[in-house]
Amino acid sequence: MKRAFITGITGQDGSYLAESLLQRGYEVHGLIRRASVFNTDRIDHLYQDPHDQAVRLHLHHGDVTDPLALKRVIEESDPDEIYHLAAQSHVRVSFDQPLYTGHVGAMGTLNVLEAAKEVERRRDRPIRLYNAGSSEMFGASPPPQSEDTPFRPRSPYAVSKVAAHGYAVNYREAYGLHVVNGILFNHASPRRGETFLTRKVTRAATRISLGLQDHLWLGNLDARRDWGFAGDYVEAMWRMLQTDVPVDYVVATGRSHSVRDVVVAVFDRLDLDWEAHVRIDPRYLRPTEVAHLEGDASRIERDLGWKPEVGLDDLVDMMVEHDLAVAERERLLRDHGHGDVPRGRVTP
Ligand code: NAP
Ligand code: G4F
Repeated sequence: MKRAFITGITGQDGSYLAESLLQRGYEVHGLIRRASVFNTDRIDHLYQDPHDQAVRLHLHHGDVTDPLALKRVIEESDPDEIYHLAAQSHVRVSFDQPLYTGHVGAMGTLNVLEAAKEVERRRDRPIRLYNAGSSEMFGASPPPQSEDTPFRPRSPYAVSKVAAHGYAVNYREAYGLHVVNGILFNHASPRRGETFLTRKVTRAATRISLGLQDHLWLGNLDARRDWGFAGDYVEAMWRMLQTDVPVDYVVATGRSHSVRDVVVAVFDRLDLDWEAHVRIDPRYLRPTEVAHLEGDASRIERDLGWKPEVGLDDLVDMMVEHDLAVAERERLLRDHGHGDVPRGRVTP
């Protein structure tokens, strides 16, 4: 049985990845942060009683900024594959917390690489490591962006990802560590964090359609992104680690849409006039925006046969359907006197 270790297992991608690795028969170890409330919503359906002998999902407390604990849990997990997904992954927030974002994104990645190198050296069995890179690294470079496009990062988050990418390449060249960098373009799902654009829109529009709120406050409607489905993208991560020679890949759909296009698509699904409900709030603008990301994923299609299965239309359908059910539950609770979800939670 192969063993995998996932940092960021409680996040959107971590949850889909854990699901697919368990389905493939892996034993899965995940790093989780201690929190004062449960933070495992996205993987609760995968949770197994640790007293059960057949348990294949193990969760370990730790943090990528804590190198000692990190190395210990990687040593104990004894993985064949590490998927390093942990990050402060919100671009707008990275302008508010640049040092923290850099600490987790860049130094955290260095800690993971260093731990993997040391553990591999001691046990004399190779480790394969996936590093979660981002299309944000391309920043101001015009589309289409491929593996050969220069990085011109436009946010503290993107700079931290460029540093992490550089560390990963260096550990591959200097120590022969089997590291691959996935350069993933935006991907979403019903499990997407509610402060990212796609989910923010589907949560708000479905609530508006049920009379639970009136407005949705957004920033720049003109930016263009290449949006895919997270389930497809974790399949790409796994395929990248199955080859004997480590190669970095762009993962994208090859099609971009504006933020406005997404808003229109979601509101249309619900027969709502978006212009009657959407307002602009400058707090959601970024000091430096990335205007247009559209990936050229021909290398991964050619080498690994990976292609996205879900396009933006199906993604929007999937997310609207999910969030309509969430909003219906919220309305039911409200109608039975249990109060409503605080507005700040759904329109952050
Ligand atoms: P996400 O939903 O924000 O999840 C981030 C995960 O990292 C969460 O599990 C979070 O734990 C964990 N984490 C944050 N700081 C940590 C720390 N200091 N130590 C340990 N764990 C920590 O992000 P995602 O969308 O799944 O993305 C996964 C990775 O891919 C990230 O590195 C992101 O930057 C990158 N990426 C994402 C996209 C995209 O469109 N989704 C595209 C390109 C690259 P908590 O649950 O405790 O907060
Ligand atoms: O959903 P977003 O916050 O995603 P962004 O900034 O593109 O970053 C995501 O994708 C990256 C891959 O390219 C990841 F590396 C990163 O971790 C993250 O997952 O914003 C998408 C677009 C931006 O242009 C933003 O300015 O939507 C625009 N936008 C307009 N109004 C908004 C809003 N974004 C957010 N989050 N909230 C708004 O109100």
